[in-house]
Amino acid sequence: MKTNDFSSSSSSSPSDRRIGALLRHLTAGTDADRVSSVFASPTSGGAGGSVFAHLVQAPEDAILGVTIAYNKDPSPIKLNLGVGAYRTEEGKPLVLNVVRKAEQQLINDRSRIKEYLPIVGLVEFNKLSAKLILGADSPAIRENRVTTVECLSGTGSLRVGGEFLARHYHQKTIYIPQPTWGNHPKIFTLAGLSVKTYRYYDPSTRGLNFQGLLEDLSAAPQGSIVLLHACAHNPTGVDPTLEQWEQIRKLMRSKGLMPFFDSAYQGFASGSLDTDAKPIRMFVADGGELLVAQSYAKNMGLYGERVGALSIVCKAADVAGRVESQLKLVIRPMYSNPPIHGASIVAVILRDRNLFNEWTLELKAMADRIISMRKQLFEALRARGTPGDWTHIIKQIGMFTFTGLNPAQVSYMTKEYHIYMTSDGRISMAGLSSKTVPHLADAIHAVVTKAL
Ligand code: PLA
Repeated sequence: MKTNDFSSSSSSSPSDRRIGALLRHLTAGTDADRVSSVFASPTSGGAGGSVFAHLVQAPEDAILGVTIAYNKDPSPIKLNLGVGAYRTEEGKPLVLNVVRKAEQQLINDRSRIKEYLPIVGLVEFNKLSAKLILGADSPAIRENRVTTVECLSGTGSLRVGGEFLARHYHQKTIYIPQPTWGNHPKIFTLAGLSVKTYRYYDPSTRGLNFQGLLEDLSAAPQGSIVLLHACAHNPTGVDPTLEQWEQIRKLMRSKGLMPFFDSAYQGFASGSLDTDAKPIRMFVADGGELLVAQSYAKNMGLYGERVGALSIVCKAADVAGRVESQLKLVIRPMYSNPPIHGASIVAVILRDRNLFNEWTLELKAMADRIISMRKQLFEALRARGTPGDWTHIIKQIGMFTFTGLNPAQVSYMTKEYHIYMTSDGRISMAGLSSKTVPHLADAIHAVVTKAL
């Protein structure tokens, strides 16, 4: 390698950028000792010493680590509002009825086998996933301009899409909203892209900083990639209106900016699959190109099955075919081919009108329960006379409320009330129930009146 500068200048190769990113990742936030320990020769571990003895203990993940801390807490009143995972009114994880039915069908079908899937995954699942997100009547599907590959849930779809762009797209910079899901910068950096942010959230209004967003996207170099949350923005719960989406679309198309939609919550924002997909469909309707990463973790409750899809909408069918051939080259050395079970469940549900309808009802019930939790929490704070404006709890959309609580307040609530949440003050409304609302409201009331 020529230099030690692994910065993501467009002249460096994707592998250079990956190595550079990895080094930055390994050394980020560490002291000089730790930095040197990364490079220290570990081979002389001494008699019986481990060659890994030099490793420093890595911190837990900012989101998944919350569950680890929660699990260790013996308190009977503990409450996990960290990870975005749906819970019932009884506080239990939920397997949807349609999922149980689909699994039963799969088990009863003795003709099913366990051979490897193709590199692109289950073909029927891919077709149905594209239809679900782009709409059954999508011109792009009709004209065969969409290529869809099954990936390992939303995360895997983002990673495969990121690496594809790093290899084949002329611009290597991706703009992500500030703030965004904590895994986004890591996924795209390690995929070989250079990550920058655009303004998104205004803490003073607890709403969208639309002006800042437009200014930052206007200033982005021609052709840059822009990560957009399709709906139910994580962590803020703040989405643009359809009119604002239209302005974003116009601006992005006029500058040739490449949209990369992350659709992790289709159906969870409004309760309607079609409504939540509208921003994406607006961008498809103008005939331009885009990427979309879909996850079935939340809307079908298939979290641990790791089911998702990456679709790339192209301008012409022959291009889509070549794109798919290159996606296979990204996937094959990464995990060879995706798992069968989760994608088969999704395919059974999406292909059967009755099961599909039943799914939409269950999905709506989950979305409605979350909305009802917002109302209950808001009312509980009002009843307590908690200082401050809490209307954002009912205004924000999707699984999360971005409370505005600071890290000190969060840690106080964890210590004194056994309420677990991410340190940025995000709470998963899906983890709350009518029974636990008073406890959370008491904790918030106490912490904001304490002036921490
Ligand atoms: N994109 C966004 C915006 C997400 O919030 C999440 C999950 C994903 C993608 C990836 O989901 P998947 O790979 O499981 O399909 N965010 C969760 C979980 C719900 C997590 O952090 O992994 C969260 O609590 O933020």
